Amino acid sequence: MEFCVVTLFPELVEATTGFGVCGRAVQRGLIGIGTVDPRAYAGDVHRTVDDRPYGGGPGMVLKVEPVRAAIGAARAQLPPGSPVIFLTPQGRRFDQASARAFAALPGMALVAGRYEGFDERLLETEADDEVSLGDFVLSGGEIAAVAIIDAVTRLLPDVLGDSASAEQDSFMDGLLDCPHYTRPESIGDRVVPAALLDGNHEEIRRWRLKQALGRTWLRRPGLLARRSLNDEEQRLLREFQAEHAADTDEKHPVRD
Ligand code: 9D3
Repeated sequence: MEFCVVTLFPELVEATTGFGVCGRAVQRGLIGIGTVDPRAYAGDVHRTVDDRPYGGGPGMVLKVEPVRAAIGAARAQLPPGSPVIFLTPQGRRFDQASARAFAALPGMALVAGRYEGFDERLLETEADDEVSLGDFVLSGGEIAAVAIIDAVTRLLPDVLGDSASAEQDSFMDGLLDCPHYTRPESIGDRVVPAALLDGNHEEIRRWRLKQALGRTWLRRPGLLARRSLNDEEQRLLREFQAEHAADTDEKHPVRD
């Protein structure tokens, strides 16, 4: 899969994609990551890419012509059928389902903004999709682009080893992860849960599933609502809820 990031800070992208899973995927030829800098397409001697907003107000707005020309150069480097995705705080929220959809594409252009954002006519004429990472303020789209490249790359065939990819579509899909422990067995009065020490694989599986269900119920109830629970999962969650109510002395649990 080919990624091309349109950015005024290509070094920011290059400095972060050369490591770990993405770095190895590039080295093995499983993905390519290019960048195009709109400044290279600015026509004037000052290499101007931004200008003051019509109507006034703070900050600068990215100009149509240099960004449009850079997107044209990105399209020319990408396989046919590669969409142009703008990263903006107003976009639809990126999630694992979006990552799966992107991973089926031959390539994608990721257009990162700076300053107050893009001239709206760029979005109207060039964007196939507009994506946000969530409701917090970044200084630009580059870190969002790199996050998306990382999430998508992990889903491509042959990128992860066999055991890691088997783990990915495991039975705890759609739940938060269970707690993890390693040596030593006790740190002061904080001890590793007994279920993990016995070496009873069925007991360990049930303990992990129960913790994953319980933590998802406590921290992200919206995730549970989107996932159906089989008989065992319903039973384990009830057990967790009963123990949680006992722990917290709650006669009337806040959630049910
Ligand atoms: C503080 C400036 N804001 C005024 C209300 C608007 C604003 C403009 C540009 C806020 C952030 C940005 C830069 N952000 C991105 O380019 C961005 C982003 C983000 O800030 N949060 C989550 N996802 C993304 S994707 C791109």
